[in-house]
Amino acid sequence: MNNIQEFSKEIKKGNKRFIAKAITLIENEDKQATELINSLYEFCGNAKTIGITGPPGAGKSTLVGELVKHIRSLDKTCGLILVDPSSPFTGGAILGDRIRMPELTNDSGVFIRSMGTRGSLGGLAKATRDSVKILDASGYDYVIIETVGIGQAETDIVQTADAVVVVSVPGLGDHIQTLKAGIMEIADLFVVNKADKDGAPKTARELRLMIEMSNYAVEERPPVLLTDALSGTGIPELFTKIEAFIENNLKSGKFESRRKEQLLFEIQDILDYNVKKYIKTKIDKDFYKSKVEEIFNRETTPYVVTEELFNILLNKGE
Ligand SMILES: Nc1nc2c(ncn2[C@@H]2O[C@H](COP(=O)(O)OP(=O)(O)O)[C@@H](O)[C@H]2O)c(=O)[nH]1
Ligand SMILES: [Mg+2]
Repeated sequence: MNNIQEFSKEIKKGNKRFIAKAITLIENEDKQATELINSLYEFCGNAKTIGITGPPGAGKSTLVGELVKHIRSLDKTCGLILVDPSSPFTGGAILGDRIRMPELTNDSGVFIRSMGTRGSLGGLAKATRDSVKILDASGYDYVIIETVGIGQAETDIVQTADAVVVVSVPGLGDHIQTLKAGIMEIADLFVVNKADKDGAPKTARELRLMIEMSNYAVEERPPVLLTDALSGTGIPELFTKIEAFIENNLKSGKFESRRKEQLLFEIQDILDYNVKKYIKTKIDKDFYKSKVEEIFNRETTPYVVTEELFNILLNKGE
């Protein structure tokens, strides 16, 4: 559709076909996507966003499915974005194989979409944020972002949420160590899923101990909850805790300051992205290659070359 106004209107009405189209435009880094977001931006900001992360196989998708069902039972609507940075971009096809939630996909109050790796410019966090905006403007009460792993890309993605849930499973001693390194700072709530398995209480205890030893203010220590996503046990309690976390932040002003921090990150991230894109269009690979030869032969240095390149970018060079 050429007319952005018309397009926005359909999005605001919650037309799923157009929501899907908009997200495809975002994934394709189409200029129209930016125009669309600009025109919808004033209607964004109402959805509460929940980020869910954890290692592959922890049961995140199962848990998210249960969470969505619970949200629906409360008569609220929910958009869901599943991000897998390790899988190639497939235009939403991976979802069908990964989770089967027919009762959810046919529900008008639920929208589900998966996203894979973006181009070399690393725009996955940007694409996720923008897709959240589309769902937000469409009027979904909640937007859940599920992402795999604990790398920087995933951290960037999940940090765009109002509340971040980190999912662990019993018997992942090493995983707890990794958690320590990477994700402690970003978790607002911890979940030990597969509580039906041996060792779940032990894992929960270890997590609590780790939290106590970290530098959280006592009143800000993230809760550790047990869930069994297969049976749905613990899901309503999890949702209640998420809500309470968001409510408290709304009251204390932390919700607002957190969103402002995210905006700061976002504008820097977009700028970063645009600069990378600009560099890519201005300097071709062969030029780099010829410079590598010169540097290798000690005819010049990496610093001299980058200075030269920088001058070209600023249109000062020949
Ligand atoms: N026993 C048990 N299995 C679970 C639970 N939650 C998920 N699973 C199973 O764990 C596997 C991975 O689940 P999935 O939701 O795809 O994990 P994800 O990779 O974290 O999204 C699947 O076979 C699920 O059926 C649980 O609470 N208990
Ligand atoms: Mg999953």
